[in-house]
Amino acid sequence: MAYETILVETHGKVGLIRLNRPQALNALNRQIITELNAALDAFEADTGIGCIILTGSEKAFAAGADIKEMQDFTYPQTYLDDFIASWERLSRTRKPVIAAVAGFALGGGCELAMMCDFILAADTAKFGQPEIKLGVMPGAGGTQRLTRFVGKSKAMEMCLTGRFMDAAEAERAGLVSRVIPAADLVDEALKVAAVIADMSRPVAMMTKESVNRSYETTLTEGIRFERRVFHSMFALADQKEGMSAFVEKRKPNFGG
Ligand code: CO8
Repeated sequence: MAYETILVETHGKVGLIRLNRPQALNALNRQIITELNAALDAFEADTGIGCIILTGSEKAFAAGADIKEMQDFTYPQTYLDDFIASWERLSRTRKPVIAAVAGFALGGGCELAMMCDFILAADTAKFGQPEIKLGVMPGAGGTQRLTRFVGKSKAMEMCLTGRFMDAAEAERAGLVSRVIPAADLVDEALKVAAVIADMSRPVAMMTKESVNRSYETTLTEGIRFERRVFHSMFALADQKEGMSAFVEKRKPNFGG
């Protein structure tokens, strides 16, 4: 598929998707989401890919849903089309996905970053849920995911005032895993993704599934789920390879 609003690259076992609507600070319209979903489908189906990176430009990861496209939407249309439902494709990706965020990650852009498995932030990153200033509220998980990341008080303040959070505050609050100088962001994300892509493919996917389960269930059920999945790993050739490699003092070569 030829894309017009995203750029797609493959770096070894890593798939890189770059949001690319520079004239609109990567504002998220129907086309960009359709193309993002198609690129995710392609990387999921590609057995050579072990990890995916989602990034934007130096100025903007994404400045939110496209306000110019949305302004004339009506209630029946948004309801009947189930507007935003297709955005959730990213959160259902089974392979690990890293968000590499520089510049603005606002509204739907912040929500898209939070659908990834973790966020690496450039020191220029700015996160926010400013929808309230437009007379609406977050609609792609912002009130739910941001609250789980940073706690009720900070999430409530951000959603009610539209205040932006800089990279240092986002790291302190637990929204991002690390802050990186902007010039190094994509290189560092590629290095981290390559480390993940070199691990056992099924183990990385099961680990992701198990961490995500912690958001959806009780501690007792989550621990039971983790233990059952852990047991299943002893059926994998990669478990034999990983442990043999340790004992034999060599680098493991996971087949997936
Ligand atoms: N939608 C459409 N166009 C946008 C958007 C946007 N969200 N953000 C920026 N643009 C456009 C501007 O209109 C401008 O275009 P033009 O040159 O044609 O006027 C161009 O991008 C550059 O923007 P600015 O000139 O404003 O650049 P600045 O550096 O002065 O300001 C800001 C940057 C602060 C990011 C500013 O552009 C801004 O405030 N943008 C809007 C941020 C926002 O409110 N985001 C939330 C949108 S609502 C939302 O995301 C709802 C989510 C609900 C779920 C989503 C599922 C679809």
